[in-house]
This record gives sequence, structure tokens and C-alpha cells, in this order.
Amino acid sequence: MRVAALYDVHGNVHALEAVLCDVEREGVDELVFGGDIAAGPFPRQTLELVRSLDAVCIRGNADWRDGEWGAHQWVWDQLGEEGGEWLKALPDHAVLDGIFFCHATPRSDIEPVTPATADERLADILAGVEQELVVAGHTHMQQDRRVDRWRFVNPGSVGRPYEDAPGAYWGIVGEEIALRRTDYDLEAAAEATRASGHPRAAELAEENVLRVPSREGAIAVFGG
Ligand SMILES: [Mn+2]
Repeated sequence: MRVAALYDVHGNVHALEAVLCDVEREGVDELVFGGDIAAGPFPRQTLELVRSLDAVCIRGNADWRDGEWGAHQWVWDQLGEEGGEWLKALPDHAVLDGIFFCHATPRSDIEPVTPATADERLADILAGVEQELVVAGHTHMQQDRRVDRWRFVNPGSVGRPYEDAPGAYWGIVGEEIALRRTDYDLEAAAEATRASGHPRAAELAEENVLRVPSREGAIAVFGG
């Protein structure tokens, strides 16, 4: 089975539309959204698009929390009560074809695993997970690593990547693992983002669409 793993879309509907075109071309068997779906400049449009697809969705920290690890009140206002409740009711993990999908780690939706996280610590985090392939996001950085009997894959972030180049990051998982990056019209997305009404619209357009935080910088912020 080939599963498209779309994590951390963060309300960037323009990036998501571009990725879905690539997903369509790939002819995958299943589509998984790995959480932090709507918290960003186009929450309502993103959620409508996600819900129109035949996809498995799990919940990230920003799909239910408030405050530092949650979504801005503006996002909840855009989503409305029904949209917000739908996100909050999502499961925190899914198992498909023997693959374990979670947002950050199997035991937490906010615990970061970065390339700087030691193997021993990652093995400790994964202890008790029977599936050998674990797919997780949250740090917005692609990773594909093996530790003990597990393979741990982060497909990166569709809508708010912390990578060395802008674009939309995602992956195909299954017997083969393929980490992907899709180009989209950054100028058009940035212009729309500036006009989105999000309280941090200008910052999102400049620092999360046209340019993106570097992996190195993000690792320093998340720690190991
Ligand atoms: Mn997250």
C-alpha cells in the first residue's frame, strides 16, 4: 500500500492544492492528514478541502489547544463551532496497513523529535509501539531514520516548512518511503496570505511562504 502523508498544512490552502495535484498523479491508495490542519491563514478553505476528500485525519496540537501550542482565536472564529468541534474530535493516531501515524510522537502531540534528537531518546519515545514504521510530523522538518526495530519518518510540513528552501513538503509511505517537495506559486500565495485577515498575515507571507525558517534555526528552537 502507498499512503500519501500530508502533515502540518497549517491553513495554507495554496500549498495544499499544489500537493493534491501531485498526489493525484501518484495514484496513491490512501491519504492521511497528520494534524495541524487548519491553524494558519486559510482555516475554513483548508478544512473544507480536507473534508471533501476521502482521507484519514488525525489531530495535532493546533487542532484543539489554545495558547502557545494552539491556534489563534481568529482561526477558531473562522472555523465556526461546527468546524472547530470536528477538528477537536479527531483521533490522536491512526494505524493503516501496519503503519502508525501520529502528530508528534505516539505519546504526545507536542513532543519534538528533530534530527538532533539522540537515537537512545527516540527509542525510548517509541518503546511499546508494535508497528515498525512510525510516521510523525510537528517539527515541520523531513526526517527518515532508523532506530532499533523502528523506522521513523517525518514527511515535513505542507504549509509551514522549516527547511532550506520554500515549497510544500510531504511524503509517500509504505513499502517504499519517498520524501517529496512540491513547488507552488509563492508570490500568489504570499499576496493572498497578506490579505487573509490572519492577525500575523504579513509575517506568515514573508517568513513562512516567500522565505522559510531554516532547519538549523528550527532545530535550535526545538532542541534535541
Ligand atoms: Mn504541531
